Amino acid sequence: MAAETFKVPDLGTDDTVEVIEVLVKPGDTLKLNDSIVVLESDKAAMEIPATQTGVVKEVLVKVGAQVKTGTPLLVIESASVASSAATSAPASAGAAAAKPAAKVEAAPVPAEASASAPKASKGVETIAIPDLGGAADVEVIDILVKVGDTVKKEQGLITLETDKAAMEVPSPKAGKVVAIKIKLGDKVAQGAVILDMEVTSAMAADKPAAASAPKPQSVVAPAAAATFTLADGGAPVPNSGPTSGSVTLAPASVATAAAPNPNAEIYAGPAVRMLARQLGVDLSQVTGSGGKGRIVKEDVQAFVKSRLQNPASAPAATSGSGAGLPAIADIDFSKFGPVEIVEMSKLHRVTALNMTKNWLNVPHVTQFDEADITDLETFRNEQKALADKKGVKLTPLPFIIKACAKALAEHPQFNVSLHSSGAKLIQKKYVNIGVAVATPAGLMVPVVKNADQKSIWQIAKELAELSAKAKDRKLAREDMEGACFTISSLGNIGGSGFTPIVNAPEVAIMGVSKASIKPVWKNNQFVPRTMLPFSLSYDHRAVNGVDGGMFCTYLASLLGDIRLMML
Ligand code: CAO
Repeated sequence: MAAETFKVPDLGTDDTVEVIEVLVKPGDTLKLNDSIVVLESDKAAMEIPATQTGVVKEVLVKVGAQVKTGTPLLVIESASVASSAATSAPASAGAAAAKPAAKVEAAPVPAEASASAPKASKGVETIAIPDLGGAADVEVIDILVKVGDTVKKEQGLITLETDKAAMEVPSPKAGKVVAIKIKLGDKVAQGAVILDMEVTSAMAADKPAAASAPKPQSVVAPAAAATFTLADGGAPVPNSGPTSGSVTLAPASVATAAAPNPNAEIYAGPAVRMLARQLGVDLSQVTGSGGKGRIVKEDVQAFVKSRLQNPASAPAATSGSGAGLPAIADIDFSKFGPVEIVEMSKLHRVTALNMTKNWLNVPHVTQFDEADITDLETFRNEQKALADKKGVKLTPLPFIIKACAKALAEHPQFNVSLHSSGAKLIQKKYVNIGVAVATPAGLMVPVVKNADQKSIWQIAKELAELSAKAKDRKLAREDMEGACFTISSLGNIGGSGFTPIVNAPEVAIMGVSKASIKPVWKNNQFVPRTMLPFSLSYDHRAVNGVDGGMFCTYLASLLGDIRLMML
């Protein structure tokens, strides 16, 4: 047995990175691929796996240490040397990193990619998933760009996630995105086409030889930001050097990227994510104590401890159970007839989790009312010709959005969020209205910003654009942020009332049902009026019943006489 120094493998950069977790201690027996430390740059976090077996004699770094390629990490009494890459890394791998041409190459096009890849037109290149070290069925959890975006070289295009790591795939080129060929939730492997890019000429000119001779369906693999690839099972493994011939991925990025992704705010390394999964902890509920709010293992452990000590206050850890509630048992339905197991989309799972959280956390009250929209409908129908001319579909919904914006301005107690301390309210001075949009993939809630300041035409136009984007899964994170209040409309479907679930941290939501002509007692006789049934669910911690009633009455009066909206 010989003592050997285990060093930081090639990071593909000369920059220093921070040690954010040390996962071993003296005396530990290391197996191949055991994680040793977690390193973090300003772009990503990555685990460094053991490339040899042995017993840890000494740990040479502490949390917070700044390290770079070649920095000694451990002294190991080595049992067997599985790879000399790590111990000899600096010279050979450093040379690899210094060769940018080796980082970009034409990736082989698998049959399915060839079939689906459109013929690249002049100046348009197809960007594909690079070598994932053999990993297949890796899930796309985030799409970070949209058609029309101008992308810089190395800018993240998508985020992939395996059981062990999340990673951004950086762009190998600068250019403009002309088509996205991938969807959230897709399971991908090397060669799958991500997007088509109109590469800026400067970048096109410096294409390396291997990539610059595109065959009809040539694919450009993203450049390596560091020489880590995904091994089977997804653990980042240092490359053995320039001879590997594989294009490598950016290091595992914690999901900090912008997009409609529930994990977007979660800042945690793969080891922490794995621990959370093992313990059934929803990381979105854990407060990070590390730098920049990063969640460390101790935070997960403290979270579990606090939940065990205070089970009554524990929110659901999953969409199906938690909060001290008895779980609903899985049943073998195949005993009763044929069944099929269908994977829920990520969006569906997120929606389910949010619904559970909101249902369990918010003490709901739902008030029902009706608005007489006879005059509104007459007016709306009179505008049809103008609407057609403007190319805008004028449904009752833009009027309802405008009325809600006015009602929120007049009843500011509905335009608040509760602070987690339970002792403060956050009063909002802006009026943004979210609208639930059903899409084949699940429910999305784009937001009409500053609806109080917009005309009904503007709102109608924006609503059409947002709902089209939602249905095409093109909504950006900004399109779904910042709602003060939500409207869920089933008006085109039917029903006479329902109890929508408050979209916390908002405190109220309106449910719109289908308008119909009803006999209404007016001036000592029944007259036919178009009545719109609606409901208002509110958080009874923030809003009392009287206010709920007054809000509904006010809303009904605005919809009954839209001139009031101008006052
Ligand atoms: N009463 C009667 N008719 C109504 C109505 C109402 N409350 N609301 C809409 N309609 C009519 C419209 O006028 C339109 O009829 P015409 O084509 O004859 O003009 C028709 O229903 C279809 O409207 P629409 O659905 O295209 O447009 P919208 O502005 O009402 O709604 C949007 C837009 C994006 C909200 C909708 O397309 C959608 O996705 N609805 C589903 C909402 C949903 O899933 N809610 C979640 C419920 S549970 O959380």
